[in-house]
Amino acid sequence: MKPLFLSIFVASILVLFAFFVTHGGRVGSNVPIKNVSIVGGKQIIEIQARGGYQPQRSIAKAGTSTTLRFVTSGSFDCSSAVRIPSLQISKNLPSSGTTDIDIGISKQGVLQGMCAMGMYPFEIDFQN
Ligand SMILES: [Cu+2]
Repeated sequence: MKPLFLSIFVASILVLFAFFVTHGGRVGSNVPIKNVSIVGGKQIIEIQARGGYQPQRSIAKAGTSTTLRFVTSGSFDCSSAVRIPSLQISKNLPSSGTTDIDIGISKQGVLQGMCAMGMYPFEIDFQN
């Protein structure tokens, strides 16, 4: 292998690696993620919290007993402090783990949430 080709190859790998590290592996974040499931009549909405919330917008069912499941994994930024003002929810998540927040029967409309400082938003659109 020619040295120039080799160094370009190594540089590309490093750039890709840096991209994955800085984006937390969230490549292709515009692709809708299936994060809503119904287990035993209960709706579970799973949201990853790390450097923001993923997916940032979820579509779920209104009128259903609902649990928000926040998943953290090495989350040391302020997305580990979740707020949902309209439900008076304010919760500190562990840096790694799963935290379920029961919100009762979901009301139709868009539920807005954010980190403690308000810089990372997320929303859940509850539809009939
Ligand atoms: Cu914040």
